[in-house]
Amino acid sequence: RRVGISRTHESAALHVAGEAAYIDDMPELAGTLHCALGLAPIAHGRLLGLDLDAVRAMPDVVAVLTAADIPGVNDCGSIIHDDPILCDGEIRYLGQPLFAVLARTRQAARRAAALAKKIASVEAAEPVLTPQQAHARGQYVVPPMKLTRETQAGATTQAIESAPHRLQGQWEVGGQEQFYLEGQISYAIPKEGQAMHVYCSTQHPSEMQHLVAHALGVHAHDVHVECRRMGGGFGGKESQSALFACVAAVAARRLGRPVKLRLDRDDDFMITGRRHCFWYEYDIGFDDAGRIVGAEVTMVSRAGHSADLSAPVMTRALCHFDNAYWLPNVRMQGFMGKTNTQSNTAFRGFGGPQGAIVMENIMDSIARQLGKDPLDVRRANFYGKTEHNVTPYGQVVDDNIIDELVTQLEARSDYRARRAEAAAFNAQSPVLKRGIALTPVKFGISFNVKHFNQAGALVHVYNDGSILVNHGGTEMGQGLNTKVAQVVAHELGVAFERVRVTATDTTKVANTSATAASTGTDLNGKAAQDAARQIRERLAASMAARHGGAAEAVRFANDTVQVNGKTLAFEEVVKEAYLERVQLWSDGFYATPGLSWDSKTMHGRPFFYFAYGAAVSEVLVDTLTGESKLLRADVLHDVGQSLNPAVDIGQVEGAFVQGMGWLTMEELVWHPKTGALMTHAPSTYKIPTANDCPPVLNVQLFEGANPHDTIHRSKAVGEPPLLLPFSVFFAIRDAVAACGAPGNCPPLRAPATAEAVLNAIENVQQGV
Ligand code: MTE
Ligand code: LUZ
Ligand code: MOS
Repeated sequence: RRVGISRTHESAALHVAGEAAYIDDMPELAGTLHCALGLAPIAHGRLLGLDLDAVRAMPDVVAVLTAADIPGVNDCGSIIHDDPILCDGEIRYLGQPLFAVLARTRQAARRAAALAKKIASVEAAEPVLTPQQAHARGQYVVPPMKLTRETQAGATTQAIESAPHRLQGQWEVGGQEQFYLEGQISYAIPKEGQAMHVYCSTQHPSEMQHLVAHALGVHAHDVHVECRRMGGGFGGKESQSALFACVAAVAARRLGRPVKLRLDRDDDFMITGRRHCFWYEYDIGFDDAGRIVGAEVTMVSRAGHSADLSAPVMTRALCHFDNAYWLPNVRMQGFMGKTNTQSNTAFRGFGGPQGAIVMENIMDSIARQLGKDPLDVRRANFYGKTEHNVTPYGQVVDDNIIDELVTQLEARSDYRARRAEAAAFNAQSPVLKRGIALTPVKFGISFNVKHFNQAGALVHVYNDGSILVNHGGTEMGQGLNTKVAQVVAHELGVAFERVRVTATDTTKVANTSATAASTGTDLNGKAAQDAARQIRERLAASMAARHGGAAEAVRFANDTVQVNGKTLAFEEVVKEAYLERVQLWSDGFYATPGLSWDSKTMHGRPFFYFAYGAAVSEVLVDTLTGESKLLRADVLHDVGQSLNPAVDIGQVEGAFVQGMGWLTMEELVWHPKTGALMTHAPSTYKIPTANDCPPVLNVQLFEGANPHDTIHRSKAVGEPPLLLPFSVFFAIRDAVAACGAPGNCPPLRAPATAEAVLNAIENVQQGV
């Protein structure tokens, strides 16, 4: 078996030796120019003019380009074309690229670009910065969404009004910067005729190809986009690598020279968007057991200045409000507020975390209101197996394992005993308070845009027996190439070392989807398996013809081929087949079956299956400073039958710490008057470090295969575990609640920074 075993990441040795090549490590071609962008100094208004002569006069500057220099269309929008590459007159946010400087060195380009503040004459208008402000003005990037499921029209309102208990509230969670270690970068090399070759750090080479073609006014076949690996993407390079690819390509075309555009970290923060912050309003009716009988929720996100992926993000948020719970009557609305800020985009979870966490806040609040253990309230609301199993969007939850999974984790983590211990500790500890929480996860797997759920692959077997694989997915550290190589090695029964996966390349596999929605392995693994299977079948037929026996009886294992009682080395078989003129390479294709989605009614089967998980976290809060510390976390996460447990556990651990950062320390602040992002570097924006990892982090994979026919019955793992550290947030809320009277419901916002925690403690102590 080549699958189901822990293998180190295909590039692990290169990573640790510093030899894995990223785009900025490539030797630069002679004549390469460096690009830097001049950024808008105000958040909203008009660009009246640019004194570019002053920029051109700077040392080593070769050229300065503006929107007028774009030969094709000035747009790099992902789904809706509302995203100018360079400012077209309307200033939309502070940090918007106005012009591009090309210079002999990167330093010179940056110095000249920094003149933007001085040389731009602008007319300022009032910026709209928060989702609430945009909502109040009815200002959205796309029309609002509605998702309703009720036993009969009006049943939700009725159920809420006649329920034994009611909970009404408003709440908010912050955004989050992807903080990939390798910043956005593109290196464009003009080729003969109209052709352009772009090396781009991107999760979506095909979209880069199309947007570059669009900007250059050429065809897709003229543009070649390549990405060997990214130093992290986390959603931030799904659509937003486009602006830099387009600018680099336009400059390369204009000047006839290679152009590299690598962003400084601060510029990356100022130009690109991130996870959407959300503001919510809810009205919930529930019974004495804490079971929800009716739920109404309004979600308002900060979309930023353009649509980007805000619509599918909101769709996923609305489709994850239920999380693991059955809602008999529910009415949801989603508004994507248009603001004068960076355009928000994909970030691990893609709206799912924002949709589900408000439900967890509701569960926690219901429990506090009823004086019950929050786990009991959660369990009372879990989806059933044969009844109470239809989601608000009409998909039947047909693979529900949440109850077994939570039961196992509850026992394994000693949840009940530790809750009692925490309560005893808190009773005698006035300053330090402990808190503990268990939260579940259910996450839908598939792109919520049906046609994205397809993939292609190309497998070459060379006549020395070595194998080269190319597929539509991109490697961003998540181990996709390792898993795909395992799948191909398994299919052909050869050693893992025979298989090499090369850079993602638009000239090899066409019309690929973004490596996103956690579907990289599901889609590309199946496509590569399809290609490898075809080669195996051809080899089997050819060997049976030469050596006798049935083709179906030929076995591929342990780097050998067994045919008609003989055992031949794989290399020998390949050589024989080549001499027999057998095609030793193949393409492969896969499309996820069974999906349907009506975006108007927001009903259908958007997901092939669900991934599940749960976590128990225990924290210690210092009530004098508001600081909190995660003491221990226990995780049980479902990846079906793991293709590579080591890689999967790594993904779970990474997502856990990343999600914890979002909910506890990463805070974005825009200046309320100027709209300048004040938290634009690690000096002002705090992400978790090794020190923030809990001393005890027990991650276990749930045992059980995916009942749906995925690649070797595995499940996607990239995003779902980002929701596990909800348990950290609610453990903090639990500790804060211990500062006040029984039954209090701490008004704790996310992220639960020290400031937010202190604020909430003050409130519960005053009995608010
Ligand atoms: N892991 C690493 N190391 N780096 C990343 O950038 N991105 C995450 C997740 N895990 C990411 C990561 C996101 S947002 C997604 S959608 C998935 O990986 C994408 O890859 P997959 O579909 O192959 O899991
Ligand atoms: N849908 C989704 C999408 O569920 N996840 C994604 O990453 C995505 N990206 C683009 C469009 N729809
Ligand atoms: Mo991940 S947010 O789907 O790139």
